[in-house]
Parts: sequence; C-alpha cells; structure tokens
Amino acid sequence: MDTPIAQDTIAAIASALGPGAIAIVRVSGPQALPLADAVFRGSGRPPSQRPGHSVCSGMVCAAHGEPLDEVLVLIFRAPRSYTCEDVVEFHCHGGGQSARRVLRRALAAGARAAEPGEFTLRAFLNGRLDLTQAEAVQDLIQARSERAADAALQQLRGGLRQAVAAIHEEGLTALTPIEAALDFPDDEMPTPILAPIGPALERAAAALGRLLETATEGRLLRAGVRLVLAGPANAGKSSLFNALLGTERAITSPQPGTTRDTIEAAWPLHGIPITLVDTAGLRAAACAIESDGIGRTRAELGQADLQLLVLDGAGPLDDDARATLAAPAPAGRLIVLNKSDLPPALDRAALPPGIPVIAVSALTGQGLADLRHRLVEMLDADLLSDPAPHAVIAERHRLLLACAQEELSAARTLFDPAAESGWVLVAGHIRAALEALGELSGRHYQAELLDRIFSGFCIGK
Ligand SMILES: Nc1nc2c(ncn2[C@@H]2O[C@H](COP(=O)(O)OP(=O)(O)OP(=O)(O)O)[C@@H](O)[C@H]2O)c(=O)[nH]1
Ligand SMILES: [Mg+2]
Repeated sequence: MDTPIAQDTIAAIASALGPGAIAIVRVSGPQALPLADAVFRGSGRPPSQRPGHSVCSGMVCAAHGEPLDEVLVLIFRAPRSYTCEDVVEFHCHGGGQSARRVLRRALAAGARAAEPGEFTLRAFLNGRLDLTQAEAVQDLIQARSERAADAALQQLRGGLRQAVAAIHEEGLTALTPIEAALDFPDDEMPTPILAPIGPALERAAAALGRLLETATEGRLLRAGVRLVLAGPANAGKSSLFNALLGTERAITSPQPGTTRDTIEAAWPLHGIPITLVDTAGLRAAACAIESDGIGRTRAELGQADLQLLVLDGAGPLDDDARATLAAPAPAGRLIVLNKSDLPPALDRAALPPGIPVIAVSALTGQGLADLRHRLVEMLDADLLSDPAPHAVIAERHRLLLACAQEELSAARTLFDPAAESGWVLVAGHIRAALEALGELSGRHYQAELLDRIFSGFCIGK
C-alpha cells in the first residue's frame, strides 16, 4: 500500500458475499463519477451531473450495452463522503454474481481493485478519521458483543481521539513556556508564565491514567476470553456447559468418557465475549480415541484464559480429581463443585488452598447466577458496573500511552521553576510524550504502521 495516497480510483465489493438482499460495489477517487457515467444507464441526468447524497436507479451495462444488473446508484461528492473523495456506490442484487459483474465492469472502465482497508486508509490520509477512529471501524466490524460494539462506536465517534487531543493540548501548555524560556536564555522568566506548567503536567498525567485504566477492558472486549471447562470424567462438565449456554449443545450421559472432541460456543457474559469450551474428562483413557480427546483437553488448557475445574461434589475426591487439580492450568481458575442438588460428599478441606470454590447444580440451575457473577469478578472487577458506553484502548494504544506517561512523569519530577539548568531535559521529556501521542492518533506515522493496521481490514472497507 503506497503512502501518501495515489490519486487513482479504486473499486471493491463492500458487502459480504453470499446470500443477501443487496450487495454493494464501492468506487472512490477522482474518476468515480465519470466512471459511473460510463457504466450506468438510467433516466434523467448522468451521475456526474447529479448532486452529492443523491440516488438514481437504472442499469449497469457492459461496454457494448448488454445489461449486467439493475442497481441503485448512490452519489457522494468530495469531501462529503466516507473517503473524502468522490464516491459512487452501486447497490446491486445480493448473492455475489451481480456484484462481481458490476465490479468487473468498474475495473474494465478504469478503476483499480482496492486493497484491504483502502477506503478507510483514504479517509485517514484525507484527515476525516484519525488512526484511532480508523482502527475503530475494524473493531466495530469484529465486535463480538454489544459492549464491544458500543466501545468501538464510541471510539469511531472520536472518544479516544478527543481524549488524546486533550492530553496533547496539556503537553503543549507545559512545553510552550519552557521553549520560550530556552529561546531567550538570558531573560528571567516571570513566575506567572511558568505557573501553568506544573498543573498542566498533572492534568495530563491524570487523563493518561484514566485512559490506561481501560486497557484490561479493551483487551477483554476485543480478544474475548477462552473459558475452558475441564475436570474428571462424569463430573458434569457437559451438563454445566449446556446449562450455562441455555441449550442442549453437548451430549451428556451417565457413562464416563462421553465427550471426546472439544466443543466450543460463544457465550457473551456481561457484554464480554467469551468462548466457552467443553472438553473430554481427564482420567486414564479407556481407548485411543478417548486418549486423543484427553490430549485435546490438555492443549485447550494451554490456551485458556480461565478454567472452570468441574468436580463431582457428591462424590469423594478420587485419584482423577487429584490429578486434575495437580495438572498445569491457567492462572485464572475456579473450582466448581457440581451436583449440589445431591448430598455433598467431597471433603472441601482436601482442595488446594487459594482457588475459589463454588457449588452449583447443572441439573437444577442452583448456584449458576453466583457462578456467572464470580466469573465476571475474576475477569475484571471494574467491569461489574454497567457504565455508559465508552471507548477503551487497545494494546497499541496502551504501549504508546504508557510511554507518554513515563515521559511526563520524568518531566514532572525534573521540573523546577528555579532551576533553569534542568529545563532542556524537561522539554525533551515533554516532546517525547507528545511524539508518542502523535503516533497514537496518526499525526505522525510510518508506512509500515499503516500497512500493519489496514492490511487486517476487509476489502471494500
Ligand atoms: N444430580 C445431578 N446430576 C448431574 C448434574 N450434572 C450432571 N449430572 C449427571 O452426571 C452425569 C455426567 O454428566 P456429563 O455432563 O455427561 O458429565 P461430563 O463431565 O461431561 O462427562 P464426560 O464427558 O464423560 O467427561 C449425567 O448422568 C448427568 O445427568 C447435577 O448437577 N446433578
Ligand atoms: Mg462431557
């Protein structure tokens, strides 16, 4: 992907291919309107003579006039479009074939096939979106829960952009008087001019802290959590899996060794996208297939963020249960004593200390609400409250904000209005913080960074 942007006209199918009512072919660039005139036949004025934000209907035709699809054409004129360029969207019949024909026609008429994310890249390069907003487009498309979608939308609407711009402003407020003082080293700087520096650095640090606090939430909302149910055979893992999902997804039976393959399902909990994984019971395998299944359980545990270690609370702590407790496991672990509808027989004192224990019945649903609550608590206590939708930072943002925080903290420590000798260092730290913020918002960028961000996008976005 070349930057700065080439002045060519790009085209791509912007909707998912497959059955659906409508498919969209999007064209953006200086030749978008003449191209629409060349490929489209409708009544009234040609697209290039119509105003922005207008719609017309007609046919996309091949060069020799044969109709390819009946379409609606949406016209957007620069700069009032997604990319800030002239944009034409052909709304074709869904299902893929029509859109492919219209795209081929647009390419034959002179457009270039767009690269992944190239429309959004243009929106960024043309200044309509900053980098955090461009990233939010992808977050929104990939959102796996309501809460993730809310956070992405807030980011797209400028939630992070504004917060970062405000910190940048505070940095400049602190830097400007110091730079003035450095430019005129012989002049004694009057105290009122230096007075805003300390408070501006304090405010910037506090605002940085608030953004950094959203890092865990950001990670949970974007990446989701792998929650693996594992434990001895017949403890009721599959029953619990079904009870949590509210559907009979996995086979359960009184026979130990029922589950062989791992089974996973999406289970949004408190707006956090969770992948719930049911696994084969851990015991001395009765056959090669079961042994294969147990190998898969171990592999799952290696990738898990959290483990629900399911034990039969109505039975004694047998060797399989002891082996499960001793096996390698993720840091986040919760022991679930299942079958609490039956008289308890498991000696809780024999369980290893430090792992929270909760009694449930997958059969009656007893304790399940408590289990959900404990899980959310384990994921992040802050997520328990249901705050207004807000943008949350991603790992790229966290690294840059942490760098800015470190630089500003060094500037605060070193800043002494009476000791002019340290001001060069203070200014250097503030500038480094501003640079990190500039990289975050895309004020400064390198082509590789843009490639890394936009190559993960879909084509047509
Ligand atoms: N009374 C009672 N029985 C349960 C409960 N949960 C599961 N069971 C029974 O325990 C047996 C085993 O349940 P599964 O859910 O298949 O157990 P599992 O841990 O998935 O077993 P494997 O896949 O073989 O490792 C079945 O007969 C279930 O009906 C419960 O909470 N109470
Ligand atoms: Mg099972």
